[in-house]
Amino acid sequence: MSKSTAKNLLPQLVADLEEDTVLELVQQRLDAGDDPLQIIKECNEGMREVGLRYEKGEYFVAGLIMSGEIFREVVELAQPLLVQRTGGKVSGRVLVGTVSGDIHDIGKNMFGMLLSCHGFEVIDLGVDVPPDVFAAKAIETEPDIVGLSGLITASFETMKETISTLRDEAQKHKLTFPIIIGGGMSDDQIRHYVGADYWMPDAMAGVRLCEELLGNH
Ligand code: B12
Repeated sequence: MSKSTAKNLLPQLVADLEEDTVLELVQQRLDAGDDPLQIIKECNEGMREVGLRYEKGEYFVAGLIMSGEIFREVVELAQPLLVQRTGGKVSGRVLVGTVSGDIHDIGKNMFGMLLSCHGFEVIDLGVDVPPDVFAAKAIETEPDIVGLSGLITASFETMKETISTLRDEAQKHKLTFPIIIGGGMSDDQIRHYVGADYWMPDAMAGVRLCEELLGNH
């Protein structure tokens, strides 16, 4: 199979939940020296299609779960190469988590993994993190940057609440840190609505922004 054919195939195979074939193809492409970030990006396209099929009623929650599992396995295959290609000195501390009411964590985990690969210390609070827990951890760990993830519409309200709590507590403790949001459906309008400093469309762009903000690039 030629490389270009393989490239067009991956989003389709992920969308069709062809687990074994996806993993086989990903491994082949990694062995052939393809960029692991490009491979992940193509799989992400497939995930978007899974979401659309779910909306249309063609897939059920089981389909979402299956796609999440496939994506997790793809990232697991790509991770050693990503770590090998990057690395570096610790350049800052980033507190990350998925906001209250939301249990999606694949994108947040990718952001955390890429940050670690680029020498950041990552404190990951997990999923469904209540605003007061976020704020308490920020006060305790004094991060340079806070990153919030959220994929469902309901997350926007909790993001807004979390950011407001974070800012109030930070002010009381004389701390400052920029807040970045990310996750599937967010955009700059949402950033404005929830009161974040930045929105980033993908995990790698988020890492580049963190580097820029800390003057490490
Ligand atoms: C897999 C999946 C699941 C899995 C999640 C598994 C897991 N461990 O995360 C499971 C099955 C648990 C799930 C559950 C649900 N899901 Co779901 N799910 C998806 C799906 C198909 C893919 C999400 C994903 O992982 N994508 C891949 C990752 C890599 O993308 P990403 O998260 O966007 O992250 C990228 C960037 O956004 C960025 N990023 C992410 N976070 C951050 C943070 C920062 C700071 C930065 C810089 C960057 C960044 O980095 C990543 C890589 O570049 C999406 C469809 C879609 N298009 O997103 C639906 C989707 C998000 N789910 C949806 C729904 C409805 C649900 C459920 C309500 C279904 C149900 N009836 O139970 C529940 C919600 C439960 C809850 N309370 O959270 C809807 C949301 C619609 C809406 N408007 O709210 C979607 C959009 C599907 C759809 N089109 O209808 N889901």
